[in-house]
Amino acid sequence: MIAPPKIERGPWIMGILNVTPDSFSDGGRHADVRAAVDAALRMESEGADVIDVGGESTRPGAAPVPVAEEIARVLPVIEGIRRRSGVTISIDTMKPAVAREAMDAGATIWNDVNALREETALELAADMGCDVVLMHMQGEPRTMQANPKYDDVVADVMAFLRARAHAAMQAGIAAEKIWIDPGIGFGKTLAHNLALTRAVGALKEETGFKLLYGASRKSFIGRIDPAATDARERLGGSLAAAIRAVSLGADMLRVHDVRETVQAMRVWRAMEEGAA
Ligand code: 8Y4
Repeated sequence: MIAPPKIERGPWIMGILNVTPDSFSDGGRHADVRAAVDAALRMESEGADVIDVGGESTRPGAAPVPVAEEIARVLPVIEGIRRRSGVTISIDTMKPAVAREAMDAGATIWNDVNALREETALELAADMGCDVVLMHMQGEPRTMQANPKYDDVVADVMAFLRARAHAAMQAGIAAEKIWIDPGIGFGKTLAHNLALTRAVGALKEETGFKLLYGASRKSFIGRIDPAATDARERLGGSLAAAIRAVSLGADMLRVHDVRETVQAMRVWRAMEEGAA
């Protein structure tokens, strides 16, 4: 089990650490690893409960990353964080081999945008005893934004997450270790993302699992504010989405801007409770 969130009666905060060539590391160069570990420790000091380490870009159009390359990117960073901090580490990967190496190096959450659909993934997660994040994605990263379509996006996503959580429990993963995630931006139009955000409460109530919500800097914010072409211009929209999701019961937020999100959560909570 992971420790309670630092914000009392607020959500867990998961800080995003991308270790891809366009961000920090290109496969373990000393200075790159150092910079990535420093960024993780900074997020922890800003109030992150979890650091989500990812070495595979899931951006539409991104090239697939070979397993050895992905391990070479994330492993030194996880080891570096573990040497300098006890912060909870999650590994963002679809690949069982990467998850195994990450867990051996100290990660305790498997964040899988593919919801453990890869062969051997369920068995491995059960065997590792890690927490698992089961995220909904329609299609695959390369093509998912081409023409997303649903009969009823909330019902479809709910049924998928229920089915994956059931499969996880069948494989021996404890219910308490399961997180569900509607997968904002993964094969979804603006309307789909808005409907799923409004449905956060229903997703939680009707499944009974903890819920992770990730909208930070995503392109739907740029759809609403077309001037925010650069992802770094989307902090205001990210905070608005985070506050809405948490008001509806989201248990964890996956964010780039830890300090600003923690502040927003403190203010939101103070207003909910009438005391800071
Ligand atoms: C700007 C910034 C534009 C970020 C796009 C993005 C989720 C996730 C991602 C999520 C969980 C991303 C790994 C996409 N999103 N894992 N991962 N939930 N559990 N795009 O929503 O951040 S990567």
